Amino acid sequence: MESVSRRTALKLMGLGAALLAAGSRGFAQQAPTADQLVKGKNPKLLVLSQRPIVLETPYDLLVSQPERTPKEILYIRNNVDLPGYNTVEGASLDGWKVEVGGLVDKPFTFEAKELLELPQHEVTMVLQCSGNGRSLFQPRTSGNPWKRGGVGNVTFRGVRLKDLLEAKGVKLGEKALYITAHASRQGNAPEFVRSVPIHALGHALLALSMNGEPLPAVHGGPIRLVFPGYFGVNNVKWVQKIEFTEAENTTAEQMPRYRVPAIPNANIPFLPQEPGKTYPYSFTNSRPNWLVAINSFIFAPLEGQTVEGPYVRVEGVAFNDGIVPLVSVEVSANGGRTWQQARLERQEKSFGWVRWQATLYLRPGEHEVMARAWDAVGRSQPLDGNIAWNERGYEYNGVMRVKFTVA
Ligand SMILES: Nc1nc2c(c(=O)[nH]1)N[C@H]1C(S)=C(S)[C@@H](COP(=O)(O)O)O[C@H]1N2
Ligand SMILES: [Mo]
Repeated sequence: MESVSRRTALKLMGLGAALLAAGSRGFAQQAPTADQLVKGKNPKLLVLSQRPIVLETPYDLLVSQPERTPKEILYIRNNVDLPGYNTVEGASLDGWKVEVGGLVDKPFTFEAKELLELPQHEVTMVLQCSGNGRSLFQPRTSGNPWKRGGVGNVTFRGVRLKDLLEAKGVKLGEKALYITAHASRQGNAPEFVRSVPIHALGHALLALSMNGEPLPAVHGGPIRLVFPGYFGVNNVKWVQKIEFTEAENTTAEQMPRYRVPAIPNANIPFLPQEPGKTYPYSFTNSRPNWLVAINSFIFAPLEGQTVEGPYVRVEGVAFNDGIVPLVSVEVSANGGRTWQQARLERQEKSFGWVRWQATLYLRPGEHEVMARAWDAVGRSQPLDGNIAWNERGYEYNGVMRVKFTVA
């Protein structure tokens, strides 16, 4: 009896000591901050998941860098972590090899270092998770509850995949309809594989650097296969194998994940997805999250701010898939009854986001401003983003609304 109570007392003392220690570190062990999960990240990033690591950029940090998103604040979305790569520092090219095969006349393997001898290209592009904006869908969908911070505008530099094929004298087979990229993995971690249409070969880049620095390990260093104009998921980090295939890959990240219902037509006899209902995803009745949906974000004013009037500067960014130029961004402060043209920073095709600004005349009091982008083939954003509700909450591009006060 006595020994039991003695043991209990000792245990309680131990527990007390542990609580004290945890208290002094602010319970760091229970809830690691972003910089503790990934070396060099801003500690203010929101930890949506620890395993796999998913970090969201808080909106005020995102808008503080309207040109390019620095590596310290760029969001992270891992489906499969690569242990040892949780840092914004670059990763060594030494010994990194990539296999290229499938429907090509001469399969080959190249060393990461070989890329340094080929012509380098640079592309500034929006990197956006197809789940960005997901928490705006009603009812709630499955998946990480992103607000609007699963996005960034970054500059990748590296070698075009088509230039590498040419340098190796490799020809594609006629049936090569998709580029299927596989990531490196550790142990028996699940595979991460994505397929994109062969059309994407035009701009596909084997990226070695980001924003003028070695590609951060956590963002796919030493080599990431990026597809400008395509949603984040298609940009395979730590690429290890590239295959040219006749069909889409069949692993979970290609099907049923990262897809949205197709628009029903005579050949697709399925009803549209109804909010709150499940959908029988198949290769024919759905399409992958490929090309980025046209979108715009208001960077100023911010929600809840008080600004000086009556002339109020509204600004933000807009982007599409880069296939055609954006032609306008419109702003409304009366619920969409009338719209005013914003000024676009530039009007040529762009994979990166384009900044815009407008000056509104507003009386003192509370206001709500909306913004929507249009592109050269007439694509725009729905006033009610929920029209595209889908059970995994992908590709939200509803018009953004911001409430603020004019003093
Ligand atoms: N190898 C690998 N590549 C990946 C992923 C992954 O889990 N593993 N996640 C994808 C998803 S869903 C997104 S949105 C982007 C996120 O890129 P980032 O983490 O560099 O911001 O990477 C994509 N590429
Ligand atoms: Mo994603």
